[in-house]
Amino acid sequence: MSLSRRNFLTKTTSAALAGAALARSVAARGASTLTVAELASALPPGVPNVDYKPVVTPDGATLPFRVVDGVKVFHLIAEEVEHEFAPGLAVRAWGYNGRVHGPTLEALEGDRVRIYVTNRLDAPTTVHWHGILLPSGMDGIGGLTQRPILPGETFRYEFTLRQHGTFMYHSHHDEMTQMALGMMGLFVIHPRRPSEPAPDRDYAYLLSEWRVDPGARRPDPNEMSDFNVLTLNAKIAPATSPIVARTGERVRLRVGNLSAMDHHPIHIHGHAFTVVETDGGVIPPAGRWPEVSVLVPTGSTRTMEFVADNPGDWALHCHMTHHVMTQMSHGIPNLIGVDASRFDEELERIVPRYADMGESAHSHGGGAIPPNSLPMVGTRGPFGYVTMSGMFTLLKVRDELREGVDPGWYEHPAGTVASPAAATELARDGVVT
Ligand SMILES: [Cu+2]
Repeated sequence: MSLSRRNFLTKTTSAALAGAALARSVAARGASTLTVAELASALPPGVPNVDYKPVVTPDGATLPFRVVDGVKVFHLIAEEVEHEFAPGLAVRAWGYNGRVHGPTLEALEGDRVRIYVTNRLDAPTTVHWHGILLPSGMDGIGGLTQRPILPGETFRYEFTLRQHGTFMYHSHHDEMTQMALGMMGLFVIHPRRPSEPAPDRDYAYLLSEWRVDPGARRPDPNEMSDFNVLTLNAKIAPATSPIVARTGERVRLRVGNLSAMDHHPIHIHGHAFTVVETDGGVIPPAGRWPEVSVLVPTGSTRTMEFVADNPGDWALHCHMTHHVMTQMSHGIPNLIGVDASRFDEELERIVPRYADMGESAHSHGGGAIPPNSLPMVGTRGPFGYVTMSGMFTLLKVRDELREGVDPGWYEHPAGTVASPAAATELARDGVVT
């Protein structure tokens, strides 16, 4: 993956490479828009190596850092954030640095990191570094390993990264409430001496779940089981950005789950992947097996790799069918078998919540949905309505790609799209309909 000029400068002005290492890195990354001289002039001298290929957090961000006396210094600010899951559905959530979820922290195995956490909330908080091996007093458990960070205070966490992999961070004080409001993020540590070559594409997702009653502005942290907004990096389809790969490229997919109560079987179409790592470490090659879905239990990460060898638009989603929906209405009568096209208006009069069910309901002139709520299902596709929302996105595999440009819908080769069967075909094959 080539880096944009802006991305690369963001990465490198705060922490950097020098001379030959820089040139090697640029060559390896295929960053063609900056010269070595340009990069070197942008970098302060004597800073630690950042010779890794940055991870991409779709719809998210990576937290910039600066290097002070060889320590990578990060600053997380816990604060209230207006967050939009998708156009039409926004909430007042809690996050970090103006984002829900917080930005991805990224570093290299062996780095010393110093992470300041400023609390701009009205409530005490802490940050726990999930899966990261560190001194007990840096573990971020309110009351157990530290006193909570009070509103207005800034705490310092500092430790050396002794491992590599995909990890997470989240509030570990009043967890049920603060995590339900969005206080979490990813923490990716790259290997210092990789045993396997870096993949061509490296994507990271954090899964979470929310209860947002139609029309409400606050996620409800008291919900125990009936979550109605299921998110990939805090977005729901159709607002989830597709990920892309060129045919033949090796893709890494890191998925962490910090949902309150659910585990998510993440399923990919058109490809099989191998789970290569968990947040417990690298799985030895002899212990790996191929899969097309992997269960990501809450409180864990799974890292998958595969070769994108099958061009097309491929669904990537949680396989729990209720997790590819949004703000579904419960407690409605079972309407299977009812000809909704003829009886919508009557049904909406008798069963008002029927209108919440989706476009099929209100596209026939039925009742309006409440403000700040979304239909139960729905994404526009090239062949009509895609009946998935929530934890759903697309992997677009193409022979040719322009970096940073959505390749649009896949153009299928002639004769490769399922289509109505002709009577002559049916007769030929002895199929009676
Ligand atoms: Cu799920």
